[in-house]
Parts: sequence; C-alpha cells; structure tokens
Amino acid sequence: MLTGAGISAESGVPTFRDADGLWEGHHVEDVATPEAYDRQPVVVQRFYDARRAALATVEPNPAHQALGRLEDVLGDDLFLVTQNIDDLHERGGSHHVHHMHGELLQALCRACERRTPWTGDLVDFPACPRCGHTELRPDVVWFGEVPYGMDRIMLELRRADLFVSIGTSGAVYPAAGFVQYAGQQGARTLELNLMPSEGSHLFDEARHGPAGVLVPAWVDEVLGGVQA
Ligand code: BV8
Repeated sequence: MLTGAGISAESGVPTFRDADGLWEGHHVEDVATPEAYDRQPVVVQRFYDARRAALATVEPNPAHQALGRLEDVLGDDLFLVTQNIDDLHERGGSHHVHHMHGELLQALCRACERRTPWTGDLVDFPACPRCGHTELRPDVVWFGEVPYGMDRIMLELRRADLFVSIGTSGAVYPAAGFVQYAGQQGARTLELNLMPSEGSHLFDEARHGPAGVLVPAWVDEVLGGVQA
C-alpha cells in the first residue's frame, strides 16, 4: 500500500501539485533540496515550521481510519508506505507506517545524525538535545536525497500479491516506479485517486473519486471478503 498527499487532502493538508498546492507558493528547489537548505536555511526552516504548526490543526479522515481498521485485521500482511510527512496515518489508527520521505514531527541532527521528536519550530536553530550542536534540520527526504528504507520497500514489493496506490500523482520517483515493479513481480495493482494519475495506465484497475469515500468502501470490500 502506497499513499500520497491526496489521502490527507480532505483533512485540510495541502497537496503539492493541485491548485493552491504547496508548490504553488514555493519552488521545490528553493525549499526541498539540500542545496536550498545550505543556501537559505531560514527560508527552508520556516517552510517546514509552518507545515508542522498546521499539522496540529488537522485531524485524520475516514480514509486514514479505514486503513487503521485494515491493519487491525491484516496485521503484517499489510505493508503501508507513505510519501507523506504528516502523522495522520498514525492518528488514524495505523501502527506500522513506513515514512519513506521522513516525518515532520521529528528533527534530525546533522552533527550526531540522531533523531528527536519535535513539535515546535526549528527556525531559531535550537541545540540538539543529544549532542548540543545547533545543527537540527527537518527529518524529511529532500529532492536528490535517498528515500528511507528502500531495501525494505523493495522486499515488500517483491512479496506483495496486491499493490494499492492511494492519493498520489505518480510524479515523484522512486515511489512513482513502484506500480511497475510490483506488477512485474506478479502483484495485482489498484489505483484509488481523485483523478487519473500520471501512471494510471500502468494499473490493472483504477477507481477515481475522493479517498474519504473510495478507501472505506474498498476496505469494507476486502474485510467483507476476509471475514466471510
Ligand atoms: C532519489 C518530502 C536517488 C519533503 C518529498 C527518475 C526520473 C525523473 C526524476 C527522478 C528520477 N529518479 C529520481 C528523480 C529525481 C526526483 C524526482 O522524482 N523528481 C521529480 C520531480 C521528477 N526524486 C528524488 O530526488 C528522490 N530521491 O531519487 O534518490 C535514489 C532513488 C532510489 C533508490 C536510491 C536512490 C527523493 C524524492 C523525495 C522528495 N521529498 N517530500 C516535503 O514533503 O516537503 S516528495 C513530495 O512530493 C511528497 O513526499 C511526494 O512524494 C511528492 C508529491 O506527490 P504526491 O504525494 O503524489 O502529491 P501531489 O500533489 O503530486 O498529487 C496528489 C494526488 O492526489 C493527485 O493525483 C490528486 O489527483 C490526488 N488527490 C487530491 N485530492 C484527493 C486526491 N486523491 C484522493 N482523494 C482526494 N481527496
């Protein structure tokens, strides 16, 4: 199971590419690359501080909650990888969430490379609670950086018999390549998205509509089958 910004849209978290999306106000290269951070760290910290603060004002929606229910029944037979850096999957009841692009509510120290749960701002460059250096950055994967846990993800894609993609435009790699890889490994592939994504033609089946409607309906279908 792969999710993207679309699953959090109905919770009020802006997506990236839609009108009024995150990238509307900012150029990716100005806020989401290591070079941007070296060039203008205050601008980058402010961009993520604002998103971190906004996270406290939103709630998980029925799509997140449905995946929480699915995990309760399927346990380890469900591997949930998300491109999202919000914590709405966890607040929606999912306990095992693989954040391949990092987490807003975590700070990463560039000096000691250790992580610290973080809910406040980083723009005033506070000291790292572990090593004392003022080298804390958002624990997110920027463009040009290697996503987290790719080995585990590729392993799960190889053993999957069903690959489901929810709320993603299929514009960013390596996530956008997962459907092809999973399909080549024999998995059936399903897209649940508001509208056809860039890779929609690569899926065996595609259902289009809001995740808050599609995902609970699909989970009830699966659980109906499981519990029958
Ligand atoms: C890497 C964290 C090497 C920070 C993010 C191959 C070809 C071309 C380019 C590349 C390539 N390989 C690598 C690249 C470069 C680059 C890339 O892909 N560039 C793109 C722009 C072309 N990739 C990288 O740099 C990656 N690193 O490749 O390292 C490597 C690779 C493999 C193994 C080893 C080494 C790192 C990329 C990660 C960057 N960080 N996020 C932050 O959040 O600020 S990416 C960020 O943007 C998100 O995490 C997400 O991944 C992406 C946004 O995409 P979506 O989540 O899909 O959101 P979007 O708005 O685009 O779409 C929303 C969708 O939802 C839409 O389809 C919409 O219709 C739908 N929707 C809307 N509302 C709803 C809905 N659906 C249902 N219900 C609704 N209500």
